Amino acid sequence: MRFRGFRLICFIFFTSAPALFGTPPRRQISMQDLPRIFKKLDVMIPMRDGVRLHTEIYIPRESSGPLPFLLTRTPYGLNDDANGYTRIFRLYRAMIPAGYIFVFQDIRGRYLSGGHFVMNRAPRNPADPKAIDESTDTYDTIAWLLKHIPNNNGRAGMLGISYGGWLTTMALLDPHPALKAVSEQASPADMFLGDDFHHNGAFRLSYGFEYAAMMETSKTNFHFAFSRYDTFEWYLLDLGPLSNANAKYFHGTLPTWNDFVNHPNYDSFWRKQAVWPYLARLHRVPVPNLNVAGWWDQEDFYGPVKIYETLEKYDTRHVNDLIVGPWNHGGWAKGTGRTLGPLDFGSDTAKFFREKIQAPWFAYWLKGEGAPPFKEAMVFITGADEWRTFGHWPPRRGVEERKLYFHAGHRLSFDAPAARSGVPAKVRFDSYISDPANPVPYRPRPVRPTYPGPRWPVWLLQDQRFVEFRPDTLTWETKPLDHSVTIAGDIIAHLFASTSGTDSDWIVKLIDVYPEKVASKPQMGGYELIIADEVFRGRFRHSYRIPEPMTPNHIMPITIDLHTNAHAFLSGHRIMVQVQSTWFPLIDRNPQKYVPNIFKARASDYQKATERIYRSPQYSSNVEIPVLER
Ligand code: PG9
Repeated sequence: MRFRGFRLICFIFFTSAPALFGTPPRRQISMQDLPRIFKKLDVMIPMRDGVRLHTEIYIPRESSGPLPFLLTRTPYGLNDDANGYTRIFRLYRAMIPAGYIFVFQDIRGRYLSGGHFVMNRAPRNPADPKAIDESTDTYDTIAWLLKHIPNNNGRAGMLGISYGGWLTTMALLDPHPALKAVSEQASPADMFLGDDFHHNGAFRLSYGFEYAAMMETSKTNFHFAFSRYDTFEWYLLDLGPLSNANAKYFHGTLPTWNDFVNHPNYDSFWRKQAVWPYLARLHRVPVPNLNVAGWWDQEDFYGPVKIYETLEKYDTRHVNDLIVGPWNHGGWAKGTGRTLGPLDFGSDTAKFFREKIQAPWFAYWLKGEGAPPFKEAMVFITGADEWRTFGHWPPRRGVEERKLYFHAGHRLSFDAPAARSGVPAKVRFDSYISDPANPVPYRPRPVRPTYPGPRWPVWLLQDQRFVEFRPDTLTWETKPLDHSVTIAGDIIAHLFASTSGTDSDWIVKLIDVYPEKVASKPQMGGYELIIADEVFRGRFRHSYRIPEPMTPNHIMPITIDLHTNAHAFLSGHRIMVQVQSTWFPLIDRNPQKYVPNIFKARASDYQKATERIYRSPQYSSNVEIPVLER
């Protein structure tokens, strides 16, 4: 009976494989099906330094010929089900019918692997023949697989999300010749400038604190036990200044926290760890790479775009592609992707990605089947809710850079501020008092711990009305649009700002404001949806390496990269910009008094500051947006 059942499953999956690129399998493969489809091997693969890495290898019980490997490496454990089959498989179900030897591995020092874990281990010194890094571990794994697993076709692919995406990117630095295709998905590229731990040098407090505790308290994932339900309150009142983290909780035991404390600037520690400079030095795209990002990725949006852009400079073979969809962190890998937070995109965007993009992309490069599913860049234009492909990203043609200027009366407009006789430039501003003792929450309280969710993955889609009338948040908005404004490309905020303190943060959010009445979805009436956002820490305005105090009450230009985007602000909607100086506990509080190292600040260093955002012809704060020609 078992044998007949197995034959039937194989018949459905493997005889229909070529047709799959056009049509999805009739029934989704479930975890229960896996033992019938795959033989599992559990092995410890030796690395060049003798450390052995725990690896699960899944070999199709039937195949019509040699198969490629598809490798995923992770620090989070393989999380086997009752049959002993890894649950990571659920992410890659759409690729099972094509026929791959799937390989899942615990990285060094995590779960069942030997060796020592180092957070985002920096690439090795190539002059040291004994040195190891994640690139050599991948290389050694592929070499072992080719030698020990029969019926392989001599090719390997690799993919992973976030930390797994970063491990995939690292594999590019010294790829095994058999590595023929990779897909880095939400890989961090620079932990000081744009990904999980800092943005523009501002520390991502809740993420940095909780993630360091999760990864470095034990070999398996650990969740810090907060003594309060609302972590906003805990970070503000129990933790207080960052110097308390070691004094009261970690006691110097977490290497990553100690690195935060000892490297508050963009010094050689962060520069050595950031992967994009190494990619830039390759001067080529070593392996075809599908970069994947989500517009509302709450963790690593900067990374995949930076990696794409870096490799793109040398992409003479046209093998470096980018896809960005309406997803949060990893949202393309599970579920249908039809909805996110309050939004409905009108189609199954994640399922589409898995079945029509990712599966055919790997089949093309690893099995020589079909054709690449798109050329260069494919982005989902939110608002219009449609996929579009571009020959370059950001688009080089058909886009006009336009500025949305801040005006009196909280107005935002494409018209620059006009001179007003008798009104000096220096008195045309909007102002607020930023108080580190009463910071602006980044999502409505209570703020539950980052993991396991469920609020964290969707906080970027939170209605921003919850902060709109706070006295420490400024808002400017356009009139209702009389036609749709579609943006495609890079958004930049140009603030002219002053602070009464000697250091300050500015947070800028570009927001789509829904009309008061949305007939199809009344609960979206007036909704304020973040389209782009970023924080900037004033001390780094001239250099991330050498911070400088600010001169109190001196007007300074502050440029903030709000990253790339593709969105249609529909007719009847308004465009809004919000500015504030705290975003807590997502970002640690700037003491607003310059101290050399904020990780060592004392409670007495935190002070209120008066912030001004100018809007005169001379100091015309604005947000620059790339408007797609109609
Ligand atoms: N965002 C996570 C992470 C990646 C790399 C380093 C640190 C954290 C993740 O989801 O894996």
